[in-house]
Amino acid sequence: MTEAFTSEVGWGVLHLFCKLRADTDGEAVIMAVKAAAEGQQVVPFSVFGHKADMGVMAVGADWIRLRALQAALQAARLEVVDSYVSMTEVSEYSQGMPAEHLDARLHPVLPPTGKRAICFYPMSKRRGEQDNWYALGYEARKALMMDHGKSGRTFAGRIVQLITGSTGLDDYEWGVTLFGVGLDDLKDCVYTMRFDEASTRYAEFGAFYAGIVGDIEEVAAQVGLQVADA
Ligand code: 76R
Repeated sequence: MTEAFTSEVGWGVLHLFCKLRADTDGEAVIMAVKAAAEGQQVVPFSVFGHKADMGVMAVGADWIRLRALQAALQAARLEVVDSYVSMTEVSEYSQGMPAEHLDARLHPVLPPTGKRAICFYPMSKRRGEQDNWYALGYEARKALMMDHGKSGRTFAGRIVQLITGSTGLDDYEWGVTLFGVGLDDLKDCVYTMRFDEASTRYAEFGAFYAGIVGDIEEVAAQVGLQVADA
């Protein structure tokens, strides 16, 4: 066994977006996800549209195990067509919030029950000539994020959001993973937040993925993974 590779604060988060190939071994995919789900959290989901067939969001303390999941899916001949590397974190604007709230950000329990719709997209805060988030003082940024939190809380019960930090780890600064009761909840939430000044003026987004969360057998059936009859 390779020695674990952990971070002092926060868990690793690996989103893998995969396409099926003609020779993908469905059973090996299922086994890879089940093996990874021992001791870390793995959320499989089917993906709509041409960008990918299925996705896996894996969250855990040991980066070696996250990487091993990627290797096992590739060994099962799934093609990883996109990915995102980030970490759980407590926002610098959340300091002073109750300890349980902060711990839920660092150590989330996934997937949230009753929320089968998922979307993922990466985002950064703009560093333009006019609107540069990083040139604002802390108090100004905090006020904008408090407004953002207020509009976000109107989606309590419909949306669970997980914002994971990726500055220096991937192309954008955060990964945004939203779980919703339905896809309409995700759409409403993201649309509403476009009007938060923090997003209107300062947000930049990457590619969006949307799908349905399920256990790996359900997802395998939805995306048409070939599993030999038992
Ligand atoms: O931790 C907290 O819940 C406190 C309030 C809060 C913070 C600090 C909060 C609440 N967010 C915070 C930080 Mn958020 N969030 C996004 C997006 O699509 C867009 O326009 C932006 C993508 C959505 C949809 C969303 C939803 N949030 C952040 C940060 C980090 C900023 C930093 O640290 O600099 C980003 C990038 C970001 C982006 N946010 C909420 C939501 C929702 C629904 C809430 C309320 C959640 C709840 O109370 O459970």
